[in-house]
Amino acid sequence: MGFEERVRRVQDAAYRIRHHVLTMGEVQGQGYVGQGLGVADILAAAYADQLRYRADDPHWEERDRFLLSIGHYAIGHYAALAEAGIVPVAELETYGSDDSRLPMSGMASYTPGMEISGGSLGHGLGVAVGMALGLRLQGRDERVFNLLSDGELDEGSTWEAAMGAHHHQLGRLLALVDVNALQADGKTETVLRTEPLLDKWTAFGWFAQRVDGNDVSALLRAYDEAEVHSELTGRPSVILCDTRIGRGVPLLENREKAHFMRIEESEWQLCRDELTAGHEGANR
Ligand SMILES: Cc1ncc(C[n+]2csc(CCOP(=O)(O)OP(=O)(O)O)c2C)c(N)n1
Ligand SMILES: [Mg+2]
Repeated sequence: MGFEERVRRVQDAAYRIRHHVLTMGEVQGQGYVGQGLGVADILAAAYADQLRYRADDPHWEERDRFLLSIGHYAIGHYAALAEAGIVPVAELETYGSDDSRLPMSGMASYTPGMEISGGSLGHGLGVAVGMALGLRLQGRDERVFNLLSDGELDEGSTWEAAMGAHHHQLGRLLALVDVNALQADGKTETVLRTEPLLDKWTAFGWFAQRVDGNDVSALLRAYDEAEVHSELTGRPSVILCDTRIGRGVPLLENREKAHFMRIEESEWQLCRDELTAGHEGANR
């Protein structure tokens, strides 16, 4: 498949993922909708272009592992799992309801395709390091991806894991950081200044790249580059993805209190219309 075709395929997947996010958001009337929209391109590139998996067998031994450490981003991950065919689209309507397999915070025991229980921030990368080490000890070559947030970079455990990954030369490990510049308590730069991120990850021994995380072409190039580079050097890779919360729905892109959005009943259709108009506009 040519590069342009891959880009188009991923853009279309991201569009459907965003629709799924709105479907689930509407069930609850509120939630982490902005984050789900913001990481849709990262997830689409992972599931429609990069990861090896079998939709009908989520525990297939040879699957690449995708670890979501940010449990509150589950809305985005469920949308991607639905796009991938791992979770039925019709089930998205149960999001966050009693007895649903799709709880508001991601949990491994509930959802097919959810590798770990997230939410206790700062632990995902450590688990990913252990998993990548374990797979290597077994002589396997599956890759391990970890999607984490800029808020998780406030946690010392993330940086311990980063050191461990370099020490053990875990070239099959890829970290994806959603740098949306926001946390629960406000802007990342006001909570704890973690920049310059590229320099820090590089100093920790990682092959680090920084891209616009809502630019599918840039993302795919970075994913490709990461795999090739890590294969050659054995160093773990990180892609720092600058994203916009609410991306694809202008009504939500500049919302106050974006960490946990409340969206009025009358606004959901408008959100869907804006999303569709944006996608059609880009394809014209
Ligand atoms: C160890 C831990 N500390 C605090 C929290 C509470 N908490 C939930 S989400 C969140 C914000 C984390 O930052 P980020 O994921 O960047 O937020 P977002 O981009 O979604 O606004 C915090 C502090 C938690 N879940 N785990
Ligand atoms: Mg954030």
